[in-house]
Amino acid sequence: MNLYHAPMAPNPDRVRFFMQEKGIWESFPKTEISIMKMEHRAPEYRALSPMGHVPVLQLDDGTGLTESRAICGYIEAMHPEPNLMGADPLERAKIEMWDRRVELTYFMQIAGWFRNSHPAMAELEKPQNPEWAAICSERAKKVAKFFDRTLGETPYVAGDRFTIADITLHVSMGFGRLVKYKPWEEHANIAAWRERMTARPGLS
Ligand SMILES: N[C@@H](CCC(=O)N[C@@H](CS)C(=O)NCC(=O)O)C(=O)O
Repeated sequence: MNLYHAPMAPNPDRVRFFMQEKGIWESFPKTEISIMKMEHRAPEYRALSPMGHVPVLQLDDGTGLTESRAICGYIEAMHPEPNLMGADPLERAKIEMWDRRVELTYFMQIAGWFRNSHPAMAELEKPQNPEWAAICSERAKKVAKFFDRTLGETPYVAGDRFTIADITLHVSMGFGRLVKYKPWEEHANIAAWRERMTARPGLS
């Protein structure tokens, strides 16, 4: 197996943090891909990842597995402990529900904001649309309020224990640094949760 990843990029970081929490990151075979050098657009890389995305988990038979959550699901099956995706059908469904809420309602807005406003993204996002960036920024701020309320009710995103949904939110909040958005500065529950996240060795 080999993991193709890109340092500092949010989707690869979801998988990195997941593997760090499992204690398997250091020893896992991996190859770095430079997005800025467009290595993810090379034909040989696209043979593994047809959409030219990072990360990819290449299996021993050559199969290229993309989508961070799918990769994490495969790793969870191979390395069940500590459990991060749910121990029974209901818990699995609840954790997936929260993880997808984070990804689809918050992460995607930060991505739209960043990709349509940051000069470093001009080559990757053609055409950049500043109006769309402004809409995404407003939506992200609204969704941050929702997660602040959520984290006022439960200590972790999906309930009373640390799961993949916390990893996805932690990555999304970190991603916001690129558009200088730090919701923990204005939302007390997010701030308290973030302190617990940054204290975890697996999330650095
Ligand atoms: N839904 C995919 C998204 C993967 C993705 O968009 N990765 C970004 C890096 S965070 C990428 O490869 N960007 C390259 C590009 O947009 O050209 C996942 O969950 O892995």
